[in-house]
Amino acid sequence: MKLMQKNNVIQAACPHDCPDTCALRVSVEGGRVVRVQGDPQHPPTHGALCTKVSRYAERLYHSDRVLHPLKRVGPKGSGQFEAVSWDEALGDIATRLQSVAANNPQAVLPYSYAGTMGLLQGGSMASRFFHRLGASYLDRTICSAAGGAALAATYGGKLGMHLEQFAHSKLILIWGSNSIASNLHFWTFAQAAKRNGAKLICIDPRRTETADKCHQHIALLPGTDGALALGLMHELIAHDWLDLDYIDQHVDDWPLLAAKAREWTPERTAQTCGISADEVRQLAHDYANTAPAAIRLNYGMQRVRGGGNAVRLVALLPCLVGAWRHAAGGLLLSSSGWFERAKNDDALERPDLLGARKPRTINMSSIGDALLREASPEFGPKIEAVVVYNSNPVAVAPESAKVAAGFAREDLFTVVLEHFMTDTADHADYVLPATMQMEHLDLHTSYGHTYLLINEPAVDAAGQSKPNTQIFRELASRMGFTEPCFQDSDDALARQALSAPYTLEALRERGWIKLDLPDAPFANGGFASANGRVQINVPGIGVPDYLPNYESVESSPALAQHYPLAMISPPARNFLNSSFVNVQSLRDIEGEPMLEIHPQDALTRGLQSGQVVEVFNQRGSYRCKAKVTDRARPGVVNGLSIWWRKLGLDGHNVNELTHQGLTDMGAGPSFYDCLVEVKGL
Ligand SMILES: Nc1nc2c(c(=O)[nH]1)N[C@H]1C(S)=C(S)[C@@H](COP(=O)(O)OP(=O)(O)OC[C@H]3O[C@@H](n4cnc5c(=O)[nH]c(N)nc54)[C@H](O)[C@@H]3O)O[C@H]1N2
Ligand SMILES: Nc1nc2c(c(=O)[nH]1)N[C@H]1C(S)=C(S)[C@@H](COP(=O)(O)OP(=O)(O)OC[C@H]3O[C@@H](n4cnc5c(=O)[nH]c(N)nc54)[C@H](O)[C@@H]3O)O[C@H]1N2
Ligand SMILES: [Mo]
Repeated sequence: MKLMQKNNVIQAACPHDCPDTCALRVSVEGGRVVRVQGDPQHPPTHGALCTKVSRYAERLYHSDRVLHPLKRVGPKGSGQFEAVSWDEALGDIATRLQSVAANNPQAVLPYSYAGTMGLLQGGSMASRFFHRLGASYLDRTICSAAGGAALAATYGGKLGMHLEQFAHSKLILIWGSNSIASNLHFWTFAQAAKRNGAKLICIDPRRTETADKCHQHIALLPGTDGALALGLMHELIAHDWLDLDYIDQHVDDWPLLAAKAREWTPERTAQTCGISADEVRQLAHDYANTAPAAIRLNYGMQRVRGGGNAVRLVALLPCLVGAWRHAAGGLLLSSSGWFERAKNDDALERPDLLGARKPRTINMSSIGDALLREASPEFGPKIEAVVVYNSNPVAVAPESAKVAAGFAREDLFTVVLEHFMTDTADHADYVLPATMQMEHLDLHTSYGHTYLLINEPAVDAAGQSKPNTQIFRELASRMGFTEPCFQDSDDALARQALSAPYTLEALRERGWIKLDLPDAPFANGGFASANGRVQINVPGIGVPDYLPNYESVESSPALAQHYPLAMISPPARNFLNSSFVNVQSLRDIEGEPMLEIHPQDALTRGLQSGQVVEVFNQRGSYRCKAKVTDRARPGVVNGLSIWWRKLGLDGHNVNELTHQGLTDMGAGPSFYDCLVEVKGL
């Protein structure tokens, strides 16, 4: 059904995988989006948008958008396609999926992540479809699994401070987060705090634009955050800076961890973290003697082998000094757990459609290995069909040589729902055109604030594109899935997604609703663990500890001799993972794929800024331009990401070098646990 075409302003939400989840006002003239602005009323957004999203019309009306179903006509991965009708595409896809499923439905794998964070277009009908089919489960670990598992083990859930409260903090540790690039709306609150006299300290191996604007930058080695947290605990104990009353009332098993922390003198901590002992002492002093003290932890520091343990250790700090007593004290890594009270995942995703079947689980972070595995009793059937939506695994998953080889298998049937011909879409048998946020209805939660949002469609779908929900609805019908839930409209899905007292009508009144939560959620304890107390000695995993990176002098000295540089590949400010890389004006700002290297490391290798270099290790290599800068600390190189492979210098990106080793908790990826060497060309 075509929307009424008139000039107006539509209430919307940013769909991207970012903690800010902005409320948008989309101006439409003559049926076209002409302007996208931040909602001035929505407290986290306060009328401001990042460069990427303020230019959303460029993505929406991009001349490369996929507007028709496409069928592969050339070899796998060649990107050669012809336009076909929806009827032909859906008919053929249903036949192929049915024939695979007839043998074993677990040979079918859905692969999706957070291209859109919407409750409807992110899952809903797709989840129902794969439950009904009995496809393999996908363990969606690629971003936050280690940190999520760590918060759950410590606090009982992914719970944290309210975003707005940071404006009232007196000390903010910005830890593993380049807020100005990746969490811009937090930065506004941090700046308000700064104006009120707060001290801002950035803990990050890279001197980011955020580090530039903080009072202090502690450039520790990647993967050593757990050691730093233990070193801080050492000082809290040594100087009697613990809030023993808060610990006594709300924390279990502190003596077990205290015994370990006593071994982490400032000198030992400094040695492990590659910083000075005075930095450790000063940080502990500031943290223990300033109230309210807040930590904005982000996922950058958990993409290493010991990421889960490190998050547990950092998450304990505010419990040890009683920072949670204050609304403006505590920690925020994710607020997503607060939304459990507002939504109903089972109603939306219908796991009951599985009946008694219990499919195996495939980890998305080792998709390369999974696609290359043969059938076996432990693994189950070989993967014969993959349906990708809201994700670009060929560019974003680790060890891309294997991922690309897997997707290049001639015997793999691949369907990709997309807006653009990404590196993954190039490997598809069918590409199905999906609508963008301004063309469909959705509901949004957030992992960086505590507001529910609605996104109303603003304009008609471009070309023949359809919402993900509609594509799976039609595919379900072709597959003969007759359950009434496959008929539910997007409006009906939106109603089912919400739990009382949160309703669609209330959301539609102003576009967003703040969750009903106390300002200082743990002032009097009441954590979400079984006994309401903070957990240190967790059954099955014990007391948290520092775990060195897989690839480090400590764990793999021989490897470190060959590949002495630690490479991290944090987000580029003008991309959102691999989204927006094909928007020319944003790519112009980022320039070309580049690797930041410290002047000392460049000198010993004879490298200069602007020179094309090869970055390599035992898994592969990729080419980019060197940028000699002290934004990189000695011994660490930074490859800002995530470039599309085909838009890079040699058809590869940083993930050619990253590995599929999993984190200690949550089975997440270890993107920033990676040794490399660099040479000039
Ligand atoms: N512009 C933009 N915004 C984004 C994204 C994007 O790609 N671009 N990505 C989004 C996504 S998917 C997510 S998950 C969120 C959060 O995304 P994050 O990836 O957490 O985002 P950043 O805060 O930019 O990056 C993490 C910071 O951690 C640092 N870091 C790397 N290794 C370590 C370490 O071992 N210890 C410490 N202390 N720091 C380390 C990096 O140098 C970087 O500055 O942001 C989202 N927002
Ligand atoms: N080296 C390295 N690798 C990383 C990271 C890193 O820091 N370094 N970060 C990791 C992290 S934190 C994450 S979260 C992952 C992100 O990985 P992904 O979730 O795969 O994110 P994107 O690369 O942005 O790809 C999302 C795709 O979904 C599509 N899309 C968006 N909306 C819709 C829709 O409504 N329908 C359909 N069908 N498609 C849609 C977009 O066009 C885009 O191509 O990457 C990880 N990979
Ligand atoms: Mo992420």
